[in-house]
Amino acid sequence: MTDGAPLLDTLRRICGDTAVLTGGDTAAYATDWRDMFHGTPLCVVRPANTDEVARCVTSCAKAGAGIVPQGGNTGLAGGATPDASGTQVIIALDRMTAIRHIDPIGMTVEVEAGAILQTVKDAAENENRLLPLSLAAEGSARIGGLIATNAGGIDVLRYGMTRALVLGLEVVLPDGQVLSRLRHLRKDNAGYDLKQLFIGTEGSLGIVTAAVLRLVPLPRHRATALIAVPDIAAAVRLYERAQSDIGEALSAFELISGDGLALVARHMGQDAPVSGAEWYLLIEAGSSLPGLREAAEALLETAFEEGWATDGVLAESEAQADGLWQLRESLTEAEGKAGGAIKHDISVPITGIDAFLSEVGDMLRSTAPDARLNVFGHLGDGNLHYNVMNVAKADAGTVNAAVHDVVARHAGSISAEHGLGQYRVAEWARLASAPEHDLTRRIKHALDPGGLMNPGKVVPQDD
Ligand code: FAD
Ligand code: 2HG
Ligand code: ZN
Repeated sequence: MTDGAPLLDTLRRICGDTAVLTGGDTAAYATDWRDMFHGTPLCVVRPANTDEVARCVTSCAKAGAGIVPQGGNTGLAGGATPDASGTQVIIALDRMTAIRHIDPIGMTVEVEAGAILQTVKDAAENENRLLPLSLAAEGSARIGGLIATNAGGIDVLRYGMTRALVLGLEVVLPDGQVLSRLRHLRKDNAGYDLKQLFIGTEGSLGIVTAAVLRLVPLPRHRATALIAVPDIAAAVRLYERAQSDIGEALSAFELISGDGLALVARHMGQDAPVSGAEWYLLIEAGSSLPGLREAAEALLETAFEEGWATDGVLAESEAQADGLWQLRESLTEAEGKAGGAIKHDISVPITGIDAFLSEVGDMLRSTAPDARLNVFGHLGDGNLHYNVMNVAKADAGTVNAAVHDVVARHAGSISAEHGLGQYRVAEWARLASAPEHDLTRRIKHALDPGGLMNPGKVVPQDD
């Protein structure tokens, strides 16, 4: 594509002049949340409905312009940031925010892709239902982006990742066709489950415009505890016991380091009610039935008796529980304020997490002796954010690859929940097997033969 002016005119005709942003007006859309990736788009177009999205996609395809779908722009892999060519079009879903219908009996909600997660959760809660998807960015992340990244968060242990919540989807395909399967069905084995192609594929195969999501009953009781543990082995033993004693009520089992809590205290002014340990767990259980607090107290008692816990608080009120979660949710922002990190979003089998941490720690002590760590995450899912701070920019690639090599030795994943975007695509290409490359390339080419849908993200450009 050489001259972008005719495409700009067409997009303005489709969506209206004020819905097409250019120049300085695109700034907030052209940089990612971490301020790590900076692009220069031809424009940002903000369609009002699915028909406008489809017509924009058709026009971009005709003009040979790359398309970058964008939701809340909170992604941590640079997937929603365009390249620097000045030719790509960001299609932002932020005007398509309707919550179309909540069915408290069928326990479903139908929403447009630009709806903000927190807003949808609040609407479900008004109907005594829960959309079980929780993350620190929920006040900004949008449903389409959450689906496109198959987002995880703190509820995965009990309810699964976003994929497990998607019942139906509406998608604009790279050729402008609209695939509409907004079904409120729990069971649907009629042919290929086509919606899976668009969940977790980070906008590389189509643009999600609406979705039907599964809701669950809103738990009436919750128990939340912050517990100091002597080491990771004890944390894993406590996890095993919590699964046996609290079982299906257990919804979150999060790991936080003492260094992480110190960052939150220093940069966010939030102090934890426990201190002095190397590792902490933030555990939550929820239930419609009473008796949860007694079960949580019994679990804590066992943990102290067995030596798996050295200190801890069980929240006495909703406000105290929220305060404990605030500590956990501030880790990313505190890390940013402290200068940022080389982020790793890894998962390994939970039984091997202790051995993984020892090996990667030994490796770093020789590779990057000045590094400081902010390690936290979803221990119950085997998913850690192994964030390495205080490393020179020039050494970032070496450290990143070295951590991923340890992950590979432990049969883990280099992206548990954040996706590849542009941040991890080269590392995926380095580590993926030949059949994985081959099948990925064939799926991409079958759906997007022009390679215009989020170019360079998820699928390596030369694949
Ligand atoms: P964006 O950032 O706008 O886009 C993300 C990707 O999806 C891009 O590739 C984009 O092209 C594509 N995309 C966006 N909308 C669409 C669409 N409608 N159709 C097709 N493709 C689309 N993630 C977790 O998994 N777990 C966490 O616990 C978590 N915590 C976070 C905490 C903080 C403080 C922050 C800043 C981020 C966190 N994230 C977490 C990452 C991020 O919030 C999620 O990846 C989220 O799903 C992104 O949603 P978004 O609407 O902001 O998407
Ligand atoms: C979380 O679990 C998010 O809070 C963000 O996935 C992780 O900042 C990170 O590395
Ligand atoms: Zn996470």
